[in-house]
Amino acid sequence: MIQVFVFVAILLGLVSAHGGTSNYTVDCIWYRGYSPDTPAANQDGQPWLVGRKWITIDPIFQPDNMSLPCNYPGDPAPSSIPITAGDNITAVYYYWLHTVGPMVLWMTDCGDSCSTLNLTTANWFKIAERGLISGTIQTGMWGQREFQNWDGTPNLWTETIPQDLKPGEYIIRHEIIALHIANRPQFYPECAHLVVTGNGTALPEKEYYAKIPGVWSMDQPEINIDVYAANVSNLTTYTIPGPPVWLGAKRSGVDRVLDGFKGP
Ligand SMILES: [Cu+2]
Repeated sequence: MIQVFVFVAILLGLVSAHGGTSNYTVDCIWYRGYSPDTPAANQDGQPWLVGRKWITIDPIFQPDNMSLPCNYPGDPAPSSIPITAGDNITAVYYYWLHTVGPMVLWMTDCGDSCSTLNLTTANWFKIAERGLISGTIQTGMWGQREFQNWDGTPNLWTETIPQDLKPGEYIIRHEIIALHIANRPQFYPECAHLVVTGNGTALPEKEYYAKIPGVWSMDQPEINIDVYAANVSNLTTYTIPGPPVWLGAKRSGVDRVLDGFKGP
């Protein structure tokens, strides 16, 4: 009986062991985001806070949830991370236990101010994504599995800001989608404010934009998925829905030429 109890407790522990990113690094400088594990009074409105507010490590289950852009309640960040286009930004996750499903890194141009931007009508674009790298959907090497550390050190998700992105204020949005429960996708988004500098002049074209919510749907077989189903579990490809990743005007152009894109 005790063994059964311990086993169930471990299962429950894993099931409730969700998470997210609460810190960022750029060029070895730490920036503090919001942490649901820290009392609100110690971080709300603090001048150092670069992350938008989120209060629980639990996932969002509905692709049409109005808090999907920057989690709940998503209050604007008082501060922002300065970064030069072309530089790397790393999101720090102190733990991450899920293994199946895509990771997508988004940005949106805030225009005048990230504090007043309407998140649900904004134009979001992908700057990176990690899906199924090798093996099968059920047991293969997903980016999400590769991202995990099991030695107690934080999990680090590093990507590059497109080099020719025009300077300005942006929100960066790290999203992990966990698909380990059949037909019940879990969304884990967190946002931070950026001030991008550099010599770039580019913004994505319309084909790269998506609305959040809107980009994911229970009508998509890649989102409303049972990874244990016989006709799914052994598949070796997985297409992340949504627009293509924007790597900057130059690199996206090169990629499209390589893909046989003939131009407008
Ligand atoms: Cu979880």
